[in-house]
Amino acid sequence: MNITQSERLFHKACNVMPGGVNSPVRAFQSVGGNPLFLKKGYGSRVWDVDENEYIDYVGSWGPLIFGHAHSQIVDALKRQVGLGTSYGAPTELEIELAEQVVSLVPSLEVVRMVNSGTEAVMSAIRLARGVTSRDIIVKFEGCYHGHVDSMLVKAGSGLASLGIPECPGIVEDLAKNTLTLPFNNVKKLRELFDVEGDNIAGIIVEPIGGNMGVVPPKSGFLEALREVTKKTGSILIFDEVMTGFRVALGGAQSLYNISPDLTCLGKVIGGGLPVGAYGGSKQLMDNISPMGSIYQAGTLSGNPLAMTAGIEMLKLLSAPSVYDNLEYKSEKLCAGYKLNVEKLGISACFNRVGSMFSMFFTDQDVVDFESAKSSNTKFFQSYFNALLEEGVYIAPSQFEAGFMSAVHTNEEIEQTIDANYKALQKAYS
Ligand code: KE4
Repeated sequence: MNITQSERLFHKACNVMPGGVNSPVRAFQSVGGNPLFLKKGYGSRVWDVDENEYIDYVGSWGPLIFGHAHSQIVDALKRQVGLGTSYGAPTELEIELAEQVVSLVPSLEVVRMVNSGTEAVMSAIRLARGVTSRDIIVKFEGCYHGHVDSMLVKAGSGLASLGIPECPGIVEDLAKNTLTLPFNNVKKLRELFDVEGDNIAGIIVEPIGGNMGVVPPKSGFLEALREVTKKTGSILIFDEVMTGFRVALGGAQSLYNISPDLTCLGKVIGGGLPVGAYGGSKQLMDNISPMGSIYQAGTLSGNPLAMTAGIEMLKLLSAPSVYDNLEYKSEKLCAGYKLNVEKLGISACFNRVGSMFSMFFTDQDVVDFESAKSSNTKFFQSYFNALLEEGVYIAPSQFEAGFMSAVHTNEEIEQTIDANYKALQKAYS
């Protein structure tokens, strides 16, 4: 039987890379089969190495809010690449992007560029521990903050009990300093802070959950985080790697009007190139080397190519009505999906904030990781593969977010709604 080019390449890749991929979720393990090897993206579409074309709602896991190979970004990169890709020295481009970020994200006065969301989170956690001289960090079930050792920790048995390593290689002595709470649960938050508040260096949270599928904060949840951290002198860290510039120009913090002490950014800020960032008040950030004693560094941090892509991306996003347009298209898509599941009698829960959305195959409201896990992941697998056959490419996991871009057309959204109906019907048959 003929094998596809993707299959051929996957076998080759498995000889030289762990699982044949450079990031686990790309391996399609939650949906079976072999991953598609892509070779081109343009606008809202991607092409695999077998010349199959797909309407893309992964958008490289969020960065490509203006689609693939946008001419304004590509042209700027072409100009810059001829001047060199990295100097390891300060450039005006870094100032330009930093000034854009600081002017757009309400709580930021000073920002440090790094190369990934993971690096941003790792640095923010070190800063929170350093300035408070406390060890405990609080996170929430279902939230993902990159592969930082302190974040690859799962909840211990009791509420305030020690964190347990999520995988081998995480030192128990480190894991015990990460406490995990249920997302959206103010009661358990307050119980923990009543007991441990004065020992807690900080809370890190995705202000809108995006890594258990999309789970918005319940009214009062983010406010409670802000209240208990202010009261105990803990640092509130918003991990806006996914929500930053995605749900609003000022991120989730501008949408919910909460001012965190530190913000982590990534994805969109790099316009598709490797950029992460973390920032906060000048007073807090001046603790970071070389200004302060808390060390953090990076060879390619703020490199000219990545800065160029980020600068152009934020210029594109700053144009009028970009977010209204994203809201309209995302609402149109999800409304179409809802009609389809109703017509077919399929139970589904829809969560959406702006242009990030999820359809959970469950009859429950999804408000945290427990309720997200009630989803029928076997059905999702069938749906995912049937949708691929209809020419629509979504994240290969029920517990990821879907992303609309500014360049998806109304016709493509209609096409996607039709494909969704056919894929649901096939998975249900
Ligand atoms: P990176 O190190 O992958 O740039 O960022 C880590 C990270 C931090 N915080 C949040 C809220 C994130 O969503 C991420 C990364 N998100 C995943 C998708 N769920 C990236 C895809 C992947 O791991 O390959």
